[in-house]
Amino acid sequence: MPMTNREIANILYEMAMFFEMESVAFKPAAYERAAQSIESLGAELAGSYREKGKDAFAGIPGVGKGIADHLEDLLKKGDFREHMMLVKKYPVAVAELAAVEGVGPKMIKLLWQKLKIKNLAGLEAAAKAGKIRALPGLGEKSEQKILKGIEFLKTSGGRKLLGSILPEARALESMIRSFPEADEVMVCGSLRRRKETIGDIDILVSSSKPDAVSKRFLALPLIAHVYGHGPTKTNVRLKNGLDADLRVVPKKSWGAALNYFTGSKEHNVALREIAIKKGWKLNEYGLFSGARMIAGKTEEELYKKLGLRYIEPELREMTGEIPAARTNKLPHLIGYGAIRGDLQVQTNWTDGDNSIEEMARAASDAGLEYIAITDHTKSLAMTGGLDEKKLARQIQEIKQVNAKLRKKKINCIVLAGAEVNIMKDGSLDIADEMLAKLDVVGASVHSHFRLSRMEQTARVIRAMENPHVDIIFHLTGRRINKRKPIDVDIDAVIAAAKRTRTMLEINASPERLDLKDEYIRKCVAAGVKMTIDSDAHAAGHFTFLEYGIAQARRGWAEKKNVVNTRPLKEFLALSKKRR
Ligand code: DGT
Ligand code: CA
Ligand code: CA
Ligand code: ZN
Repeated sequence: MPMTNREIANILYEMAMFFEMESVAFKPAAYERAAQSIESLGAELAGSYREKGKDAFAGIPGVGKGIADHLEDLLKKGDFREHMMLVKKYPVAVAELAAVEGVGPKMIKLLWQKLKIKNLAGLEAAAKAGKIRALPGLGEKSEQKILKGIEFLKTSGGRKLLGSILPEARALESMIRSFPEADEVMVCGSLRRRKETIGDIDILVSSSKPDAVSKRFLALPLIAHVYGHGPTKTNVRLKNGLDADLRVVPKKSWGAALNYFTGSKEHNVALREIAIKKGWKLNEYGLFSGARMIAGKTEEELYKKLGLRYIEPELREMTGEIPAARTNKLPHLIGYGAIRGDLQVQTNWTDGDNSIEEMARAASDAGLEYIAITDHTKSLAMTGGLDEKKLARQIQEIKQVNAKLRKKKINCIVLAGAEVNIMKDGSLDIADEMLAKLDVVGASVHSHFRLSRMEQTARVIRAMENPHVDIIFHLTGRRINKRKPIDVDIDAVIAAAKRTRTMLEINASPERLDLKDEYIRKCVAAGVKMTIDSDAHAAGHFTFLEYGIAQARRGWAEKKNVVNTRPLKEFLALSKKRR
């Protein structure tokens, strides 16, 4: 069975960690870059390799001759020599351990060599027994931090990021769609509601031959383990470590089943109560008056019969959608194709993979009309952040790139911007005179994550008061399952955004999704403008925008709340210095 892009990327990430454990220079970054490129590829590498052989690897950013050889071995034999040797040397669950905040490759090596720690359970036991503090360079504080990190991982409950699961669920969906006995096929559950993290994949199929569908499903090569199966219900574990539930229903129940398995559970319960009040019964087979089915072939029909407007899946969380549907007050949600520009894009001037021109071409291919180049600034030294001089040079290059794109009739305009660092006291690390020359200024917190709520709030508000700051990028700095958000008084920040006319970003990067849905809804209510940005660090990352839009929809946002749904001219008219 050929490996999936996900599996290949995981091995390359593991190699990057191994090389860091071995203190090899450059290779960690190289392998990480290759892994990132492969996980954001549109097509499965196994398929293109079958067609084109090694040519399939040409042009994948970060894949040179050495890694290309490894890719071939992975696809042909499932592994490669260098990887096997390192696995033998470090028989350790590297990714599992590295998921703990504060645990990096060097520490993993130390933990293995000194304490023979192989996995999370081993780490937790050692930390609880006070063995970590005895290691060279570590102390009681690091031990406490590790325990906290493990606790944090546990409370996230092994839920996976929407952005890592949705592509796989879609692949699964299209495999099932190809079964001759499958009629309609849809991914339901939290995935259809586009929740930011996913517990398991729920797939619904309508068919008059449920047995045949279940049988074909069980024969799919990506299934690792079968928990149980009957004619209409199948529960499995996939090879990627995720559980999937398959349900097969008759065509006439499609809408009712779709509604039931989309959830949320709380939303379902409320619908059922409405049915009961009307003297009816609602379940996954339909809406019934006595024994007679009165609705359930489509979801639309079901909501209508219950006296409600159709409720989009992203809203089905029991946060007021039902009364709004009854009184025709549901928002007209921003559409998945509504974004025209992307205001946070990194390039190889700092920690991105691609040049300004490459990013512009990729953006144009993704249907975007404009992008702002927002490389990190100087106080973020590890990314090679730009100082005033380099920013000035970048403005010149952007002019040249725009001229070239125009000549080649590529319709994507590149704006000059920056992701300026907010310092501990709320000042910025780039001089105002320079900021004045940029088209778009985003400011963000990348350090001092643990200030008190009062200090953190004052810090962010001070940055918003700078007349050049148009947008606050990824306000809370959280990384889902990895890093907690900074502690800010969200209502105070939103009020200040309104007063200073600063926009707040919905960062679409799968592990950020920052603002979260609840905060987006507060912005909508307060009339604070938002942007949805990919935070792209590679040409393939514009696909992230979809997750940002999903998050915006979960936050009840309409097109008018999101500024980069507008054509460039209108957007620019909203930037602070032009008003
Ligand atoms: P997850 O998997 O934790 O991300 O969240 P969901 O929402 O996908 O939950 P899951 O997989 O347990 O169930 C899928 C849907 O099936 C859920 O959204 C609603 C429906 N469902 C499951 N159990 C119940 C239940 O006990 N009562 C009702 N009314 N609906 C249920
Ligand atoms: Ca689920
Ligand atoms: Ca489920
Ligand atoms: Zn950032």
